Amino acid sequence: MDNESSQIDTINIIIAGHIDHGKTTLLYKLSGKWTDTHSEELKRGITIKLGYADTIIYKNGDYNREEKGSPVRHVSFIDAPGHEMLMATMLSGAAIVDAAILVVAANEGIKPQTREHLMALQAKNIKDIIIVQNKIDLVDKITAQKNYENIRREFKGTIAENAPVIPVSAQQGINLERIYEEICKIKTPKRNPKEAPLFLVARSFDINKPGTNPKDLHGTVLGGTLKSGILKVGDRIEIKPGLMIKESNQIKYKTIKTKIASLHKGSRKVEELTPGGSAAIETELDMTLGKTDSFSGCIASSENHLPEISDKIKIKFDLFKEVLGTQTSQQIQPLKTGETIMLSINTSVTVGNIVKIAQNVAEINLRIPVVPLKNSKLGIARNINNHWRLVGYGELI
Ligand SMILES: Nc1nc2c(ncn2[C@@H]2O[C@H](COP(=O)(O)OP(=O)(O)OP(=O)(O)O)[C@@H](O)[C@H]2O)c(=O)[nH]1
Ligand SMILES: [Mg+2]
Repeated sequence: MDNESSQIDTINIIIAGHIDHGKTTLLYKLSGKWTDTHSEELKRGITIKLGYADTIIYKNGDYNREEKGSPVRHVSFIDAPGHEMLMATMLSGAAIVDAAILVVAANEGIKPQTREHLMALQAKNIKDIIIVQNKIDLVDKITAQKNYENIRREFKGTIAENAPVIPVSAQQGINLERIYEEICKIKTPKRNPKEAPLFLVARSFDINKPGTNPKDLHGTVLGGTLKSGILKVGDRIEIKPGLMIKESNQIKYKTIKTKIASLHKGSRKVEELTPGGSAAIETELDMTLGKTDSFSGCIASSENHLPEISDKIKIKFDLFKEVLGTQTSQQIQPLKTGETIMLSINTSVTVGNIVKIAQNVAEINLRIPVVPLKNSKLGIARNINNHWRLVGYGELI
């Protein structure tokens, strides 16, 4: 990226929606990158892990990514899986974005995960939504119009009530400029570089190729987004809850302290990381520590800034009226003392027991502790017939 494009605003956008409605295909057309790369994803033709791709949108009369005209916006896209069993993954992705594209295939219409993902966006307080009516090449004009009216009717009263609806064929690359245009209309959130740094970790990995000379080995890399503050190469950081360790049959979490070896924003190496966009921190930690996403769900900050981790939290919550992720409609019963629920807080996913409940406030004992940052938005899921279904949302108090 040249100097001119490093000055433009960055926005993080999740691509959400029902399975097979064309999210990964759309991301490929919007960014040029095919993000389904894991062997299981290729074999089954579905997205399993979050996908990441960065694009710069240019404007030359029309919006494009072919470097025609001037750069207007840097977009970090996150591709979410649509499979109903992968709701927790989608929620972690929603934790690191500012806006969303909700894909609805015109030939199938609104399906259970379309609704559930929309509610997940609401739970994570994401208000800027673009609806993509995809696979328009598969339907005739009348069906497309009916599908459009149905989307408008179904989303009335939701956060997507006034969202633009753009007819698209991702496969044939039709109408993508309209999506770029809508993306450029979204106001980027105010980010505060003066606050303490908060880096939400969505994944961690080892970037070394087999057979690398030991002196050239890189440390563990943390992938995610910087919500606030600034991080610089050489800064000392702490990662919480940190590393899971087993001690005499008990599971504990150890805060990890390390130094930043390098910083990356999109595909660009930077000396200083500012908020917004997908980013990666290379640490001085042994590369084996961060393998298999062991740090996903953690928060990194400068040393001694984060609160103590806690396995007891208090939340304020609201429940949705009905269960949205299923084919049949079902009312949501109130939460009960003693009930086990799943919570998605920032990028972490944890399970806990409700120990006390009074109106819309609950106290919960967690199995995996969290960094209890006040006002963190959270999604609440309940196990219904062996699926974790999103039933409500709230925030830490
Ligand atoms: N005809 C047509 N097919 C499309 C279009 N977009 C995607 N597809 C096809 O729909 C199928 C599913 O596409 P994906 O992009 O993998 O769908 P997805 O939403 O990412 O699926 P999950 O990640 O598993 O939820 C593939 O066979 C695509 O080629 C489109 O605009 N028109
Ligand atoms: Mg996909």
